[in-house]
Amino acid sequence: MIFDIEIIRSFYQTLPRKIKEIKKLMERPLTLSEKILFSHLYKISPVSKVRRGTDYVDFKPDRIAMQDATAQMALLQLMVTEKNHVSVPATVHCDHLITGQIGAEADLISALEINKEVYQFLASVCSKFDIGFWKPGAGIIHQVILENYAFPGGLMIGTDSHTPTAGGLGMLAIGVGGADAVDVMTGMGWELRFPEFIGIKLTGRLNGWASPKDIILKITGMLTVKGGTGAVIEYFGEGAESLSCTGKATICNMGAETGATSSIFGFDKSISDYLSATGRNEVAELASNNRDDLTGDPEVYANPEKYFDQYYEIDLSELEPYINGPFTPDRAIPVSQMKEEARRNGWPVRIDTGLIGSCTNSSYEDISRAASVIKKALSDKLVLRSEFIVIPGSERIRAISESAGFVGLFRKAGAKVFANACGPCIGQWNRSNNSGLKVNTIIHSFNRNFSKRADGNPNTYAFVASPELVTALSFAGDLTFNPLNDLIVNSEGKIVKLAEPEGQALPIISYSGLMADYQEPSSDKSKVEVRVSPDSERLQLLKPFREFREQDFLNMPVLIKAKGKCTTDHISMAGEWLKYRGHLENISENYMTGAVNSFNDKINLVINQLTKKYDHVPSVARAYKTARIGSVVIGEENFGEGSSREHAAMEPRFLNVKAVIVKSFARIHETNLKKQGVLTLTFSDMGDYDRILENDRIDVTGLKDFAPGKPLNMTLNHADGKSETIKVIHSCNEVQIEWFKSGSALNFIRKSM
Ligand code: MIC
Ligand code: SF4
Repeated sequence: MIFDIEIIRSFYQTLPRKIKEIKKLMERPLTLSEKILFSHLYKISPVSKVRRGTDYVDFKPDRIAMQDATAQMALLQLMVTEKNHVSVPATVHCDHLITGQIGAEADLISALEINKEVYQFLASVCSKFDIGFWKPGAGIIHQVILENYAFPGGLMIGTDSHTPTAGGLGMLAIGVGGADAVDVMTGMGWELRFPEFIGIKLTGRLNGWASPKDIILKITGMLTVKGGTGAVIEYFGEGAESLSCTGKATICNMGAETGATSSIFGFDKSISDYLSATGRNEVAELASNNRDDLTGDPEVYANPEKYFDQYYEIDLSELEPYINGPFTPDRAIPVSQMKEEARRNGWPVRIDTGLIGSCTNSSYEDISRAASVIKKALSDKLVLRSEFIVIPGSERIRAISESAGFVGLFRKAGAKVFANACGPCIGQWNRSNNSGLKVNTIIHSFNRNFSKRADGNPNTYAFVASPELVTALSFAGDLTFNPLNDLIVNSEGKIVKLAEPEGQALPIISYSGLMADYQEPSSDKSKVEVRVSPDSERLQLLKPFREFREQDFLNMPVLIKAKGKCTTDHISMAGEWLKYRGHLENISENYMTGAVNSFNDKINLVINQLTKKYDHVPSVARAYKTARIGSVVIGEENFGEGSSREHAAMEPRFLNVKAVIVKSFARIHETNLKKQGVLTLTFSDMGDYDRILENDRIDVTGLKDFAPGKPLNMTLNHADGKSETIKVIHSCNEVQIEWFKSGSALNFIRKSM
């Protein structure tokens, strides 16, 4: 069965006409990203006038994907709109709430028990609103989308920052907050600031230990965690065509770590082969018939500097494997330099655990290459020196890997195989070999390695690499091992060199188990009951936020002035807090508990201006809320990088934080704050960050004439009686100002319905 094949057929039927019209209007060759965006406009608008990086445009995505940790809030918001079915095909995937500990089967059984209430809620809302529901154990959202739903030339949004994974299959896929998904589910347009375009030409061919993961590890190093902000990265060149579709998906997945809006590859043979191997021959054929409309125009690729805002070239033949980390995914270190880097920085080099899989790297190709390293190592009598954990991305991948003998091989080597879910990638990991605050090193093939992310321990040094490199390093048990040159001693005392990995892009074995993990929406909705108990600790119905009042923006204390990196993991930690993703009041107790207070360099310790005592951030925020005082949050650059979780924006709103003022924002987080009615401001002079003092009371003025492009004033009333006024900038357009005035985008939708 091919999901939504009718919709896909009609999409390809109308595509040539649409592209022809766009070309006529634009009068110039187009990138693939432009073709996709312009063919998905919500309203016909003068496309030739759209300014990249400046204008907001409304789009009409073809599909929406949500995962369980973000879907709860998205669906609670959808329920508030009182719609009774979704306007665009959508799915929910249960992947984030399964803790990895013993192994797939046992862990899944406990998750089903622990999360019963949430799974039942999600399943019933899905049934009621016509949303496809993928049960726990089915796989990680992005892998399931790639295997079942993505189609070249399509546009989708997903409530998870790694939604761009589908770009490996030629679909433009963008991560958003739940409120954005609600807009589209209720039939409205989806608003995005029209992106800029980064062109990356790949030449040559990968060889030896180098893998698609190393391409994106290198690029993340080049662009840094904010270099891709507001841009779509488009790949092309013979090197791009030489990669498997799943290898391309790995690159698009981790493009999120550069802050990029999305990443994409054009349709080619490897994409067509993947579609066929996953049972979608008809989609492969339809796409082949529209090939020219599913890649950038040849003139663009021949003259990339002219058409892209930034342009880079990477020669794959020269590419060395990378290890990125610790604590940030953009610290890219070629494997040959790790000895020197680790020594210079005093990093712990013994690897406690190696983990492979996740939504970034669990394709058949990844698993087969890692398995080839294991196979050869075992025959050379090597033993794993680190704990080794495998996390398949989906049941399809697990089942095929099992039939191909890979799972048996992993087990023979002593590896644990966890459930097809996020697990340790998002702190859902009960570690057996580490507890408390012990300094230790892990290496994984995931995408993010922010402090505390995998196991809650700030002293875990997490490094990111390809699955085959993680496997090799787990045999060495040493971060500085370079499999290209170094030798290892085997169990018989002999010196051995690890063989280069070998793998296949696609399995020869076919898969037929699909539907067991999938629930169709109900045909008789009257029988579906959606239950949210008022006593629940995990779910809470939402109450609308209050409308804007000018006087609330005067005399506001600084709740926290965050120092340095402040990702969504610092703002609203995952791990054990994932259980409160459907309960705004309970999850607000983690607000900013990972951020560093710039006034004392401490985590989760800020002054309460009412009592003059230090306390935890959520307690101080609650004290202000109870006293009916609004507060402000100050931050530095790329504030809110990382996840799409809108809890990071709903929590401050719930706790009465009126404005977040920073040096710069990450895209999804800024939109999430705007949607919830929080004022998002940036300093017009970055140096003004230093003017803000611990006991300041802040006024934001000019809100009566709040208008696009017009700066606002911020007066800092210092404790010594002096005050100073600085200019702050906002990026709100007219509609976003309406959201703000209404108290939230949801209030605005309700008013306009
Ligand atoms: C992540 O990788 O950080 C997550 C967990 O998948 C998040 C979503 C979430 O916080 O629920 C993301 O990437 O958007
Ligand atoms: Fe899950 Fe990790 Fe992928 Fe996020 S990055 S979707 S937590 S596997």
